[in-house]
Amino acid sequence: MPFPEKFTWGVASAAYQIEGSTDIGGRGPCVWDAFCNMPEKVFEGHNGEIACGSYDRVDEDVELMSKLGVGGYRFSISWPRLFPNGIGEPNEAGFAYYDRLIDAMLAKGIEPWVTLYHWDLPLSLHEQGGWLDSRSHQWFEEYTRAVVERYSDRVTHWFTLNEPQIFLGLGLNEGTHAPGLKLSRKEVLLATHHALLAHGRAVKTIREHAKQSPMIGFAPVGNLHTPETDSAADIEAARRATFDIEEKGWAFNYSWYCDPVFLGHYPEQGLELFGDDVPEFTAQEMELINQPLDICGVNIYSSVIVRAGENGDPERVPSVRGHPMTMFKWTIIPRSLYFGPKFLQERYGLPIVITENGLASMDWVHADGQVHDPGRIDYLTRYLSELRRACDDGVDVRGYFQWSIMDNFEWAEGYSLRFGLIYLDYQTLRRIPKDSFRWYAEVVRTNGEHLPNSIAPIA
Ligand code: PNW
Repeated sequence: MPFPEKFTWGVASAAYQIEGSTDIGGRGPCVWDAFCNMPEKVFEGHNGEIACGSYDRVDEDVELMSKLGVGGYRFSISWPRLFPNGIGEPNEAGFAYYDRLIDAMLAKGIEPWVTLYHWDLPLSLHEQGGWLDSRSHQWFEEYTRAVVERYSDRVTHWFTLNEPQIFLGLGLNEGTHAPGLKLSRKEVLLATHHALLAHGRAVKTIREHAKQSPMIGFAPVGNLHTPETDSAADIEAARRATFDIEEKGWAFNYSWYCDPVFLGHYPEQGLELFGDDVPEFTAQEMELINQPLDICGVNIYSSVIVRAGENGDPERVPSVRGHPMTMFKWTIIPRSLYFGPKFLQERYGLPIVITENGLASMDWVHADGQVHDPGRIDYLTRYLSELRRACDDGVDVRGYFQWSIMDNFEWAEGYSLRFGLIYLDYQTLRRIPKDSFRWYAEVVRTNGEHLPNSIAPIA
């Protein structure tokens, strides 16, 4: 069985993870440049200075995507490349870079899917308060407006924020991502409110200024839960747990971010849990956050398994010993791509696009000079089969973006984890398509028709 007609097959990346040239072409510093300079924060002190060198390799990279046959490329725009200080003076060389990229993609029939913010906050804005400052949503609106004025003659697919759960939770609360702060829950919830306002203002700005009718979405991640069995009770337990906010790891959830964005209010359960830590907000602010959207993006990698315990309450099911994991130690749960889209569509009522899915696997150049990554092929086979099952069961899924087109700077893990369909030799910046690249090209070419219908249990 193929995927739906007009399904978009794509690959994804983010500016700081691939571009390099952080000091070149007039780019200003971002919070990740500064974070990488702090001792012990990033694996072996790695940083994004060179990364994959994509800033200098537009034609080569687009040619590879064209060989892959994808219809879409989700990339992010580097705010500090366009505005070295975040606001004020624009940097024409930065704008010209994305012109080159977008034009090269369009010439090969690849649609740009632009993420406005994938974590590279301009350092000078951070120094002025960053997301904690109530001007931050104004700054983001100004940046968005410049992006839309420049590129919306060619770009129609837009995402505002990538994973606020991570840049706010890990960046401002746990301190393991840039800018490396350990703020109180109250402060982080204030910053979160500002980030949600920034999302709303960006959506409004795109609608007001886009030169072509836009398709706009949000790209969250969250604490996905999947049921142990297909019993109605287990599925209900997984659904409830998916939208619950837990006391520990409270920032990693869907509902605190997605309910305001898609439904116009903070979730009751979160309001109760957070109590006095919830920032003051007005009805107008909630209206601004709740702009109409066209699509619900979501990044899905793994999930927690639950069953219905007493009274139907979700009860965590420990993984069997030896359950397969990726190199990131994320458990491999293919059903995440069935239940994730299903639960999100039920709650938010929008078509779904998988904005990221993939794995870090153990890849190197083998003795024959090739990069064989059977684990990635198997992972994607399993996950995509579940996504197709979701489509067959009536979930409206519009596209799938594999993370990632190439190995890249994996944030606090530096270059130690490889997520790509293309292997990067970081010394020479040579790109070597892995086996999974050729395999994924077949998936794209056949619209998933050649995925097997029968799949052996994974453990
Ligand atoms: C995403 N989790 O981050 C990001 O959008 C990418 O930039 C990143 O390279 C990719 O996933 C792989 O890590 C995530 O804890 C961070 O479940 C954390 C989680 C998921 C995704």
